[in-house]
Amino acid sequence: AGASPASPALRLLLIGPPGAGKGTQAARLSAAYDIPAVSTGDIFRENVKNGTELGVKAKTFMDAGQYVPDALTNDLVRDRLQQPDAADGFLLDGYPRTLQQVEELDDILGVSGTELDAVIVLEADTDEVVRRLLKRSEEQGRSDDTEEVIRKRLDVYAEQTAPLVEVYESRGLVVTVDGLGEIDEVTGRIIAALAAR
Ligand code: B4P
Repeated sequence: AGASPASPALRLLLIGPPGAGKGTQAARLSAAYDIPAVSTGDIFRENVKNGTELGVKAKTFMDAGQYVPDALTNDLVRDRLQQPDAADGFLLDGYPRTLQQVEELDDILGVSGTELDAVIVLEADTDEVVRRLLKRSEEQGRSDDTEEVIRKRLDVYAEQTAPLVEVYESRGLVVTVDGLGEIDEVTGRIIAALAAR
């Protein structure tokens, strides 16, 4: 044990439309605050790559731009948050995405007696996110980054995930950050907004 007291555990959520920069910012915030970033999208992609049973099931939904069913997603997050490294804070990237997942997360955190510190809502307009994701599709060829699937993902976000912002607003947790501009600039904005809470 070190001589100085550990910094308080930070428990953060990162919400935003596809292409807003969630994965990009999650990696930076994880380093800045020394907390694990847990991305359900990354976990699903890893499972797809390894051909696991979960991956085989998830791929059908992801390739269609739809959400993987809550039943598959919730168990995965519950298990991940029970790992020792999540005891001193975490950043959840891309979870929860449905109202049912909000309830599930409440239950997961309730069991361990912990609470969220803030919900970062990363904003970016449709033109910009489509532009970014099409660029990524050229660079990385992710199977859900075709124009048709991107449009579908944006619709699903508006329908199923945007309503979560109000839920967390009513709890006084939302920190809204403009996701446009240089990546470093956006990281700086998030850190400043969290410090100003
Ligand atoms: P995710 O992996 O979360 O995919 P995403 O929403 O597209 O965000 P991502 O993090 O990849 O992109 P980012 O904005 O960082 O989910 C993929 C799929 O998994 C979902 O559609 C769903 O099927 C499934 N899934 C995941 N979680 C689920 C859940 N909880 N429930 C059910 N299903 C779930 O970045 C996009 C691009 O923009 C990158 O190329 C990046 O380099 C670029 N970029 C970032 N910041 C930029 C900036 N400031 N300027 C210019 N470009 C920037």
